This record gives sequence, C-alpha cells and structure tokens, in this order.
Amino acid sequence: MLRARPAKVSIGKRTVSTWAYDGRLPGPRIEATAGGLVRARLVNELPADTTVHWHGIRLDHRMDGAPGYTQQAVRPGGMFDYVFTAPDPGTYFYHSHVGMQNDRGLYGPLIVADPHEPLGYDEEFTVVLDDWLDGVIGTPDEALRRLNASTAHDDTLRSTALGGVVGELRHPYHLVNGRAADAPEVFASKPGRLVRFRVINAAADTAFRVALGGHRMAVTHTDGFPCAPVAVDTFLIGMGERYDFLVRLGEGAFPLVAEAEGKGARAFAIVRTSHRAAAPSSDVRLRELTQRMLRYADLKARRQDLLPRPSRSVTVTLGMRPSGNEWTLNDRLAADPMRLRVERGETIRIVLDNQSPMWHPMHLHGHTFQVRTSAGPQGPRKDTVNILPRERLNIDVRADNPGEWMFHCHNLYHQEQGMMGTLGYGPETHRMKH
Ligand SMILES: [Cu+2]
Repeated sequence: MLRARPAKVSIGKRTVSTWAYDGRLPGPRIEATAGGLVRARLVNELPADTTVHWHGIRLDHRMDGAPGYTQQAVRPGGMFDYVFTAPDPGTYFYHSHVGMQNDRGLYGPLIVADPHEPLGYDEEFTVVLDDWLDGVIGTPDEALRRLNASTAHDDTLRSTALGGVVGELRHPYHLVNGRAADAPEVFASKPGRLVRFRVINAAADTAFRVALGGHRMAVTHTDGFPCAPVAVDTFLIGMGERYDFLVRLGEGAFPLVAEAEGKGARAFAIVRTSHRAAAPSSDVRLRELTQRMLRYADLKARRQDLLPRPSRSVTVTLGMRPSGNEWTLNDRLAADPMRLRVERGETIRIVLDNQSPMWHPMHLHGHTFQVRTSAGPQGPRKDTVNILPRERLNIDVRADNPGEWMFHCHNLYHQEQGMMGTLGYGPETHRMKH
C-alpha cells in the first residue's frame, strides 16, 4: 500500500513539511522479480488529485498513471489498485505524475530483480538523488509561478557538459536517499567487497555528476538495461535516468558525491568500510569528478537487446517560445499536444532535434528505445535520454505495447510549461475527460 499524504520529514538536520508516500522520503522501496506481478494500492490522503507512474516499466497502459491519458487521477479520499507485470529486470522508480507533485516527496525506488542475474556481486545499495525546495522556499507550485512571472533564465547556472544553462532554479538542498550533506546517508560495507550501486535521479530540475572518491567504477546498466561494462571515473545522470555501477571497495570512509551539475552544490553520502577512518568532509575535492566521464557512445547494448532497423523516421523538434516559459515539441504545447502515430509491430526512428537553448531529458512511457549514437548500431536501450542544445539524436522505438503514451521532458518545470506530447497507436481516440 502507498499512502500519499502530507508529512513532516527530516532531510538531515532540517525537518520540512511536504507530501510523501507513507510519510517517508524516499517512498518505500518496492521490489519485484522480472516477469512477476507488482501490486500497490494507492490511497490518496492528499488535498489534491494524484496518480503513480512506474517510470521505465513496459507495463499495461491502464497502469501507467498518466492522468487524462490512461487513467482518471485519483481524487482526495480515493484509491486505485495498480497491478501489473514488470517484464524487465533493473533499476526503476515510481513517482506522482500530477502537476508539480514529483518535486515534492512523492517518489520512491522500484527494483526488479533478475531471477537469472548474470552479474556476481556481494551486496547492493540504492542511491536516490533529488533536488529539494519544498517547505524550505515555498512549494514547487509557487516556484513554477515565480518562473512563469519572468522571461529571464538564470545564466549563472551553466555547464559545458550540458551545453549551457542547466536548469530553471537553484534548489536549496540536494539529497541522497532523502538526506542532505549535513547529516549524510552512510552505506556500510566491508573492504574488498564487490558492490552494485543503483543510482536513480528523481530530481525535478537537476542533473548530477556522480563519483565515488578513491574508486573507478564499472558502469553496467542504464535505465534498467545491461550494457557491456565501461570503466569510468564519473557519469552525468539526467532527471529520470538510472545508472548501475560496480566497484570493489577499498578500506576507509569514502565520499559518494553527486554534484548538482552547473549549480555549485552537491548531494553527498559516505561509503564506509572501516570503523576507524575519519568521515570525509562534504566539500571534499574529488579528482574523479573531472576525469574520465561516461558518454552515451561508450554504452553498448547486449545483442539480444538490439532493435530491428526502423522502417521510417519522424522528427521531433524541441523548441522554446519567446516567453522563455513555453517549451514545445514540434511547436505544440501540452494543451494541444504533438502526437506520434505508430502501428503495432513497426519500428520507427525518432530524430530528436533540439532547437531550444537548453538540454532536455526526454522520457518515453511504456517502451525502451535504442539510442543510435555515432559509435554505431549497438547503442544502449533507454527510456530517458539527454539531448543538448543544437544537438540531433536518433532513437529507435519498437511499437510493441499498444496504448496512448506520454513522451515528454523530465525537467518537471519544462513538462509543466508545455513540453509534453504523446506516442499513440493507430488513429487518435478521444482523450479522457478530466
Ligand atoms: Cu526540458
């Protein structure tokens, strides 16, 4: 059961009023086995409508939690039973898909175990990253209203790796598993253990640059899907993306840092394998953060995850209107959304063409696509992909899960400012009345 309700939660030294599942931040870890059923009863104790979206899962569209598309939002006092099969193992998460609720505390990890797990490791940790403002500088809805009242963007939030301005606002806190750097999460282990970290970016407006002090990492999965392991020092994770990596831990107390890219702040946790070692400081400089960074071109899908060649291609142009507060897909806003029509069984190429001045983590519901990088046809299977300003990127989608699916920017502010379209099967049917 997931009770969505107002709650006071501790984010380290500070307690804030927010909305959360079962009063916990993140929400409870939900575990499933690939091919098995997930059952969760949402009970809405909020003063607003809500839904749960199961991010990255190729599920029955009626369980997708997309309000107005696949279900009516659940009214205050109501409930909804989510029951679906999780077909693919991997690292996923769930979150509200109503308005700005995902920038409150309404998210949690969803881990789908592989009954034939090919990776050998000694233990695993889940790392949920978030940017936090709720109850500190007002609510996310108030932050959105402030943004909409101005045409300017904050030019001080910049990163070369993201091609310019990185986001809409500066969140006062950045969290690992609901905890700020002033009272960090500690992952306790033993020297020599091989550990799998599952990293989930549940933030609204922040990409993170992740590194573990004193260690190189082998990235093994993105967005749930395995890829040939890649040794790197750091990786950039956009909102909605997930990465899994393996490390053989040394002896000591090591900083696990997630820099809020371009924002001069960080989320911080400690990996401890020794009682005696002094805790690292949360502002420690990590050389790993500036060394070898993962690129999409490094990631190679397994042979069995390669999609067939697409039979046609469509272009989706990402744009920004002069207001600076309206983000478009093929020049349309969410109120009159772009719709990509597909037929069951075909594979199409979507050419993402970013003509807007900011990067966007684009997320497709109900499917995983194959990213076709310059490195060749074996690009990773993903459900969320970052596209930089002035970049064009090809993603191939096999239409094998009928329904009406959201395709949108996972910057929650951009999503609410119009950057939301659909991918639908066959002729358009009328949208649900709200
Ligand atoms: Cu965006």
